[in-house]
Amino acid sequence: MIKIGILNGPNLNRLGLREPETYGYETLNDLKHILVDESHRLDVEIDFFQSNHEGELVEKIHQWQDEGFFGVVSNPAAYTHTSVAIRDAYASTKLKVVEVHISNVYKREEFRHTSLTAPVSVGIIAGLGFYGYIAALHYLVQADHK
Ligand code: CA2
Repeated sequence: MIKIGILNGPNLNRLGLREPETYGYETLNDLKHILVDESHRLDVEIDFFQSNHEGELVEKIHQWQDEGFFGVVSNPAAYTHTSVAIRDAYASTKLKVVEVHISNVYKREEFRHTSLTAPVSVGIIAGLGFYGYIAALHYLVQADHK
């Protein structure tokens, strides 16, 4: 069975508690349940991980590579726009990365328009809410069969 990591960066543990106009009313735990259900339908193993710490995100990426994961649905949150370390971590692996943003970052502040991690990703989905994670998971499962 293929293994896919789901990576969520800083403050995403606060989903549903504030800024519902940008991020919706659902919580990170709701997202986890949605993706676990979908993983059963798709017959794929997922590892759901959230951290507010850059180094922990880097170490999880290394761990997924070492454990033979195929790919990552990756929302590095604010680290998208700042983290050379997360970009280098992905570049040091063979993981297929699909970057997901809940909000449409291109409708927002200019500093959200730059992603340091996009160049090490296969593709990017932004603005589709939690559906973006489901679409990314589907993409990675079919990509494994190619
Ligand atoms: O749209 C996305 O998914 C983002 O990656 C979310 C990040 C933001 O820095 C990126 O530019 C776009 C922020 C996540 C913060 O989550 C919150 C959740 C509840 C209340 C406040 C922030």
